[in-house]
Amino acid sequence: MESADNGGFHPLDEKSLVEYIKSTPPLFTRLGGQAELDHLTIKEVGDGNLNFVYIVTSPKGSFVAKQALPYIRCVGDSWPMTRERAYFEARTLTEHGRLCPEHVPEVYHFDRSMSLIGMRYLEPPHIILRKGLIAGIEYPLLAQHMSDYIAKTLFFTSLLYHTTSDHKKAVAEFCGNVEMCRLTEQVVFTDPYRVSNINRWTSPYLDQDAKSVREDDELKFQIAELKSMFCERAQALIHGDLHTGSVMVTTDSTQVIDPEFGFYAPMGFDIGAFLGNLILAYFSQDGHATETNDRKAYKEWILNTIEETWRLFEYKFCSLWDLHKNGNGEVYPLDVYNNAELLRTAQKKYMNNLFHDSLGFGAAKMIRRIVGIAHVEDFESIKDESRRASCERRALNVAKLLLKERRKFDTIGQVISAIKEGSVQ
Ligand code: ADP
Ligand code: SR1
Ligand code: MG
Repeated sequence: MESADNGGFHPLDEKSLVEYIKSTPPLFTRLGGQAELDHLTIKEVGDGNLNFVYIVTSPKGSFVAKQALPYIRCVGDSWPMTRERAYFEARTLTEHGRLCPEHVPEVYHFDRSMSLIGMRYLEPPHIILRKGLIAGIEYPLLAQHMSDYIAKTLFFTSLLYHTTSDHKKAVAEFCGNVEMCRLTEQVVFTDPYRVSNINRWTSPYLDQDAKSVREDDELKFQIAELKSMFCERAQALIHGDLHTGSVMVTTDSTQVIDPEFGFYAPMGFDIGAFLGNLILAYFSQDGHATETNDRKAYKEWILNTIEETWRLFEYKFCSLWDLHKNGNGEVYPLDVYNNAELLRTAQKKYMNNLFHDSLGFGAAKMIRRIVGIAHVEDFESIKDESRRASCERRALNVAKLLLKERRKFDTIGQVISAIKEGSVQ
């Protein structure tokens, strides 16, 4: 734990947060001013793995207060973690919000010494996407909205848009988020492939499957390539934890929260996180099927959403590239890529590499959720363990295939076919 001299930091609770709000004008004005301070409702709702989240409402307004304590919430104070993650979350929310305000909650207030962010309360009917997927709810605009968010945030923070000087300045700032990167390096790219006391799986059903992951040499070669790329390639300012628990939705609104792992890294890490978590949702559906709802139509909807998200992303990203080809980006200068066909070919190569990176990272994220730490509710909510394990096994096998053979896939349609095949085995 921290020493008494911690620069004014103290962990808040529902009571002390009231005092904090009273002395913080950007927050109390959101609630309708001083007069409303006697009529507050405050509720802690943090169901994520790391932080504390309070919903604050008055008759005249609302906001969410999110505070980082110096440890990982789901593990406890035996795993210390820098509170500076709140700074990188606020920075990424602000930067991504500037680039894509329709899909990022507005930041009202940030207090670095208290590691506290005040932001827009995404009021009901917004729910966490993962919960909507478990409930079998269709979101007709999800692919449209997420492809928009991913295309804009990645394109506008990459060297396709920035000068190398501006890019390096931004990269240098976000290199400070080193502890969060190291957490990902450990739990995504290393622990599932070795014996580690924080790994977990549905035992005894998946004992052999977990062992096979630890004994698969080809998997180990491939995961090392991806880990190197994750650590070495400052391609764009990524969200860094873009799973379906980091997206809040209604049928017509999509909002991306929780970018505390934000830093400059391979674009495929974000794309893969989102698509990989949709694939996990797909494989969990058989575990949620009942006699009255076999979830078959819903599985099709998930597959369509995966396909549409990639296709729309590719289209929007290349459209932004075309639109800004005369801009400051220094990797494909127009006097070098001096005819339309050449530029088109360069784009094809870029997108092809990005597709393979996304498959690899997506698969790595799937594997860690099945045999590593921090499992997903999609599977955890399947109470019958043998049924859960058979869903998880099918997801794990497809993830291994995608990770090892990712370069053999040319189109998202082929990936969808592989998922379908994996679902009947
Ligand atoms: P963590 O960093 O611990 O993962 P999250 O940012 O994922 O925390 O938030 C945890 C939970 O708090 C979310 O699952 C969601 O239910 C709620 N939450 C977070 N931000 C908001 C918001 N802006 N509006 C409404 N609810 C929110
Ligand atoms: C201790 S691992 C906790 C996980 O939760 C976050 O959402 C990240 O995915 C992290 O890996
Ligand atoms: Mg979260």
